[in-house]
Amino acid sequence: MNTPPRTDAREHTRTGLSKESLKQAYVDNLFYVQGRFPEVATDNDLYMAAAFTVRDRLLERWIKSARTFKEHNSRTVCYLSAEYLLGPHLANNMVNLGITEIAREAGEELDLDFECILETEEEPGLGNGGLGRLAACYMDSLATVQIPAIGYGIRYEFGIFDQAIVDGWQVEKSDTWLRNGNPWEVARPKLAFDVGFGGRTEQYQDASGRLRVRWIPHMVVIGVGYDTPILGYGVGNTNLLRLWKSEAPESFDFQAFNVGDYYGAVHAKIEAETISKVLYPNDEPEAGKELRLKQQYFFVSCSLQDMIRLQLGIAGSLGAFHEKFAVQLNDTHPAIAVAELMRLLMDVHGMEWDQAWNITRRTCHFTNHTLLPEALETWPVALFERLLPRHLQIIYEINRRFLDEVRVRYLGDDDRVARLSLIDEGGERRVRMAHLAAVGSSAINGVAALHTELLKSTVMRDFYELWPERFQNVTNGVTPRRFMVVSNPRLARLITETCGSDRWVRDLDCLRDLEAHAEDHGLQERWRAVKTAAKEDLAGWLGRRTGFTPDPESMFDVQAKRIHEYKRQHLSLLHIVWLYEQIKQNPSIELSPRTVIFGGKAAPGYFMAKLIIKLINAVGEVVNNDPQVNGHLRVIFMPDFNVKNGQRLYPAADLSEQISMAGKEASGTGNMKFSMNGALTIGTLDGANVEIRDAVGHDNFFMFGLTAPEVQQRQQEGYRPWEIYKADAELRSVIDLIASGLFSHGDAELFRPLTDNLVYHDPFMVLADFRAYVDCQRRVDHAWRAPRNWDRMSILNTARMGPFSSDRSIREYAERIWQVEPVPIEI
Ligand code: NBG
Repeated sequence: MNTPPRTDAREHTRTGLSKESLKQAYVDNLFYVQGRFPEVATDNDLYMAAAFTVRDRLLERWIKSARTFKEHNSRTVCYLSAEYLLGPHLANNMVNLGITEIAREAGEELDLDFECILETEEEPGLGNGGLGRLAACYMDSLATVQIPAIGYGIRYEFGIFDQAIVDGWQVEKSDTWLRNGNPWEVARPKLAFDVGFGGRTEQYQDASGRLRVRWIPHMVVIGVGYDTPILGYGVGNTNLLRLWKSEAPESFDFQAFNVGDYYGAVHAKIEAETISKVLYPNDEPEAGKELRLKQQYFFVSCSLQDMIRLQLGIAGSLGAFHEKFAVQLNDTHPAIAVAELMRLLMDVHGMEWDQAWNITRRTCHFTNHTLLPEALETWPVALFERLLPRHLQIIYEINRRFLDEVRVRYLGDDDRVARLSLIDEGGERRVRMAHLAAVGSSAINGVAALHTELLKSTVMRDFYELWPERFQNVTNGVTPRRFMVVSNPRLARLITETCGSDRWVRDLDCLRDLEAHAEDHGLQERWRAVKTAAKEDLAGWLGRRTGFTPDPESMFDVQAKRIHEYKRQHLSLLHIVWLYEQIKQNPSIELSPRTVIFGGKAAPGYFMAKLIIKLINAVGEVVNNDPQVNGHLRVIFMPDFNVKNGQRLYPAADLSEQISMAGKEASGTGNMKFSMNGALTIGTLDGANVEIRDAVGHDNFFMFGLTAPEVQQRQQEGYRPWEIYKADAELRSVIDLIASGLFSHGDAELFRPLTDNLVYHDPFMVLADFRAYVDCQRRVDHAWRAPRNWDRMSILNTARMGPFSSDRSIREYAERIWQVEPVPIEI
């Protein structure tokens, strides 16, 4: 087709950025896409029209980007991730397009309720927590630093569950985010690939007499692509998020249908569609379910087939595949890519082992996101054999060649061979996905300096000794577009005014310019006013949602993240109960008024995490209803912590709780979001906290607790929490109070599993850090009473957060791991 030259008039109405064209486009979209006129339009219609208006502008940039990348045959990053926790698109896309103000004016002239339109958007919660949100930040930064990239993943029909709190307990509700339609995606029904499961393999001789293997799967499903454009900030670059939906090859098994077995006929369809139906709601520990392995293989196979299609279209052959694509494996979830790429290159495209292996290894790179042993994925060999028989053969062959190398290198060291093997032979034989990813990748990275060091010395130690040159650190980062400009516009305006330009939005190191003004009383006052306004917004929202409105004058002490014992929400609870007792004993005690706010979901099957939520609410009920106490202290649980609610929370926090047991939190990214928004951190030396503290200055960070080496040492010596319990009368009283039933209407059994666990096991050393934490909180309390100094520290925190922009992380990946150059798209 010959695309006609676009006249100015068309340019303007469909994709122009002036107020007039935005208005015209909006009305057109309401009419011709939604089929509505204003008098009968629902909130959703009004939102959809806005979304389509913005999407048209994105697609124009996407087409320009795709054309340019194709013409230049640009090296492309393919980010493989089972999770993307995107958050609402509309406001973010308007910021990246630079049209927020003009769109607001256009909306006013059309008599639209702009805030209501933004609120109507339902976020795609296609991830659990940090790992999925990191992938979303990286998509934003890849586009912003102008690197051609495709994010590949799964289009889950149901994302992470919505959380309600009923009687203090978490109740899960299914997330029907697609119910009202998803205006951001473009379905590509013709972009579809077959994905096999089960069956058997057979050897045969091809036309040239070579022995080859063919896989005859038992079942085939189809993966259909759905594309979401991801626009960079202030640039034309628009990348693609390509998510796969599983479908049955044919909607009916006609034979079954004809003999009257209607339900049997649709069974296959249901089975195929199940694959992309729902996100596994576990954060760290792996679920180990067959369906999850199916999901992993499904999206990896579609993605690699898509890349091969692209490369064949451009080059006609696959010999330079690794020059065209850099694949990043986001944790072990997509690690099967190593075996699948081998299979596609050899079995489908006729390549020999050595060449296929060379390409595979040079294409793939692997990020590890956790040190928790229970979260390291392994799959039973028997399950693999049943589901992916050909892949198991390939894995065995990779392993055979790999272990030969190891044996030559470490003569006679059989233990090491067993430790390095891709197969865990102790007990039920299992495939170690981290080992597969490590062997099949040219770079292996951790997500914070401490984490990478611990990787090298613990879980990946043997690999580090084997290939030290493959190990790298890339400290995580977060996007300042979403987590400052979109979520905290008042702060963004104040920073821009103070720095004299908005360059910081694309070059976060420019925040340093704030430092010169940190002592300036005028700025401090405005800074505080911005914080207070955000606190008022949050208080109002909490009031409407929970019936309890906190006092914005009090210190907002916030811990928001998945609920997990290693993150130690219960350490904060012990402090709260300690404060409660202090106040009860001395009602005229001098204390800074505090509102402790928790947010976070618990994995539905994680009993202890759910009990912690119940305890937070139970303590809140007692504390908030005790007039003797509630002038000093309030406790509130924010229900349904997700990206949208996070955006309300980060700007409003005074104190950010990052109190995991040292050595357990790989990086953390919430820590960065809070600090960017001027919260001071109370934290352990864990994950990226270490680097944040170094960046903001030790005086501007409340550090406490055992360090990672101290934790290790204490554990080696034999940790006995009951001794701490016995020796510390205040701690004992706190735990006894929880166990007594005071917070559970006299039920002395309810929280017993939690208190017993602390006293007799305490795997995350809550008791060992209790005293240090309480002392540190006292320092926080004192600091809060000197508001000018607090404001100064707050300004310095924001000013020094430059290194934690995900733009910096992406540039490091691009230079050190992917060797990929920016390709600017101007518009
Ligand atoms: C999480 C870590 C966090 C880290 C994010 C992103 C998993 C498996 N890991 O500390 O717990 O910030 O990954 O790297 O979800």
